[in-house]
Amino acid sequence: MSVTDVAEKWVEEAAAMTQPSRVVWCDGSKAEYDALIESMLRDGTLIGLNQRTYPNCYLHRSHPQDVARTEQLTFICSRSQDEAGPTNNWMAPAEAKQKAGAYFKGSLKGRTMYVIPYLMGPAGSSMSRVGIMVTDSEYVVASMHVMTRVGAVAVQHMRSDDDFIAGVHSMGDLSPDRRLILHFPEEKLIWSVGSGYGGNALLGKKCHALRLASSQARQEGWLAEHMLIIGVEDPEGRITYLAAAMPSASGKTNLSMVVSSLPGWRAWTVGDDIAWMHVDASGQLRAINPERGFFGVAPNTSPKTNPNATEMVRSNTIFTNVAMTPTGEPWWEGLTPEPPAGLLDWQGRPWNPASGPAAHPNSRFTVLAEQCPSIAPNWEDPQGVPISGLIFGSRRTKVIPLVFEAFDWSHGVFLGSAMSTETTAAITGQVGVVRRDPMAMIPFCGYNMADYFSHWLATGNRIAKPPKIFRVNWFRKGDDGKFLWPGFGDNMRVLKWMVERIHGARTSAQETPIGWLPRPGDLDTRGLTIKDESLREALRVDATEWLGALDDLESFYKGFGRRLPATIAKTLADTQRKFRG
Ligand code: GTP
Ligand code: SPV
Ligand code: MN
Repeated sequence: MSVTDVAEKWVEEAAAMTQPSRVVWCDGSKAEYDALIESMLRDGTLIGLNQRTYPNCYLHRSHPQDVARTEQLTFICSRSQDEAGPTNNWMAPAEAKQKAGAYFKGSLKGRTMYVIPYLMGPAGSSMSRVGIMVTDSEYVVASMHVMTRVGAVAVQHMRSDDDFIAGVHSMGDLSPDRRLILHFPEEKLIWSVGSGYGGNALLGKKCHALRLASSQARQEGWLAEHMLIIGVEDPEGRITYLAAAMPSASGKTNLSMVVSSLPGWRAWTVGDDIAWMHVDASGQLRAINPERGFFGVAPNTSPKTNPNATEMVRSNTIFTNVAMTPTGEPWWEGLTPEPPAGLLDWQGRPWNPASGPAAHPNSRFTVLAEQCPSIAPNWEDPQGVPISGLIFGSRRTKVIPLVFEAFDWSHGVFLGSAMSTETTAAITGQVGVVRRDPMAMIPFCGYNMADYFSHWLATGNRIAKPPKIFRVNWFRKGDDGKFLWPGFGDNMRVLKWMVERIHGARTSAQETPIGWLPRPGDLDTRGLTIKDESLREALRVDATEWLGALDDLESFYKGFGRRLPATIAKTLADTQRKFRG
């Protein structure tokens, strides 16, 4: 493969720092993937699963301290701290390079450095972008094969000699004390050391496709978002495309391949985690999925909750940190109602239920998107799909109703900026703590989030017919601690309401201070077993609760100072006024 001189020179520099004994350029071929799997089976990095029931499926067990994204060790290293903004960890570029440089120095001595040229986005799309990453981990190379398009196809999409995001990765010693995930937006550069976990180590994903891409997108006039992309087909055969932002482990993969409980309605999957969206020449917002595969949460994936995912991971899948049955099958909490006997837990020990779940709560599957039974036939269309609706969803036990619709684009941007969510096992730290998470981008926005809100507002002005914006919450609970809304396949009932709102007919809603809210009778509940009072509670807007939440939002906004767009501050004040009556 021939690459540009700039790329070759950069790889030489990475090698000079890490001192590998061998440099291998990856071509993305099946032979290369197979050889990596063989090598990992030999050295124990992978364990073969039951090849009869799970053909070409493997299990990887991480270091027990390396099982999720570590946000406290993730930094935006822009020249100025203001550019990173108050919601990002920031480190000065020189200091960052000095610190991480010490961990990288000689870290590949006696080992192989793999060079992975990868393409984010479909071949032939002007929205696709190139990265070149180096790594010492075969697990990372194999995962990048699944999650991105590796090899010559990447190089072919470089628009100039230096048109690539460069990423250096090394496992280091896996100690969190010597782990850093660093982003240098001005240099189009990522340095990641000390972790082999997905979001920390597969640099095409969160580091490139969100943190650096969001910063590029702002300069180039597009959007890089933590969003699934879905086509909703109605009984007339019309497909309406939606993109939905939800925080980590909060329902994107599930919604992207939802099997509808409503007859005649079905979902087509375009992407499950990241959307890159451009306004085309006619003023239409269009989205591509920059990824090639899914790195999905295993726990609670079952034939009941997510039949498509359950089917898609029956072959050609790498599982990470799931449990294993005595017959070599993967298992995680929720897969079957009862755990099978004789499980090995995610660390390979005989499972003792007293010492926690058998599968790690953030255990995952890595699989090609094309294996998804509901994959949209046009999911790799270089033009992307036309987006008619955007959804912001989060995980909130209280306050936030099941669904409501923004009054217009700028109100929708306000609703996105106002999101908060309960933390999950996808990040290291406490689970279930409410934190602010505008647009589900708090861990992923590569620049000052106030400027990001401005960019969203400005983008709306360029769209001929801005998509309607919705807010959802599948996770509201009743006083009994149970979810009020059944979720999963029944979420199609909510999507149906949205699609009908988008096409301007048939369904109604009532105006409230936070937007257009369906009355219980406005949702299609045919065949649904839900108590009237549960549905009413799921849709309830409580003025006192909201005024409290808006106070909290106001103090969050204060952190941005004068950079916060005036429209956002005004919308907050208007909403408070409406609630006060
Ligand atoms: P990342 O890959 O971390 O970005 O996560 P994600 O947003 O794709 O989340 P995912 O769809 O994997 O769901 C995470 C967890 O939420 C799983 O345990 C799901 O079972 C659960 N979940 C998803 N949808 C629903 C729902 O509608 N209701 C309820 N109660 N739980 C859900
Ligand atoms: C997330 O945490 O949002 C994920 C998994 O999608 S990771 O690739 O680790 O970011
Ligand atoms: Mn994610």
